[in-house]
Amino acid sequence: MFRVLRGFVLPEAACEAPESSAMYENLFKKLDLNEDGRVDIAELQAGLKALGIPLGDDAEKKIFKAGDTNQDGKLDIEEFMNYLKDHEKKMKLAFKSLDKNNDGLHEKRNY
Ligand SMILES: [Ca+2]
Ligand SMILES: [Ca+2]
Repeated sequence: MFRVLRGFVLPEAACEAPESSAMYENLFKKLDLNEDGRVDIAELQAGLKALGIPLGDDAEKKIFKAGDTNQDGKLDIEEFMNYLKDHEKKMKLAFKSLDKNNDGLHEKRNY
């Protein structure tokens, strides 16, 4: 499913950073609750909360202000990915803290 979506949306960008793009597409799909291909602010609020991403109270508004480049009140996947790429470091840190199975975060066990 990702292959279809990736080819449809941003083939060139996807080639540059396949891992990030797949992750963002996956996140976008999770946020797009009514599956209309766009994430509105209510979906973003609900989605970030459900994912437990620790952002401030006004984070959704800030994301929209910065990310909604055509100002139609919704983020399409292109806007969404552009935003995330601009804020990649910060977002990756948030995702990493969520990823309990991430091998990079494994702790030494003392038996
Ligand atoms: Ca939607
Ligand atoms: Ca938009």
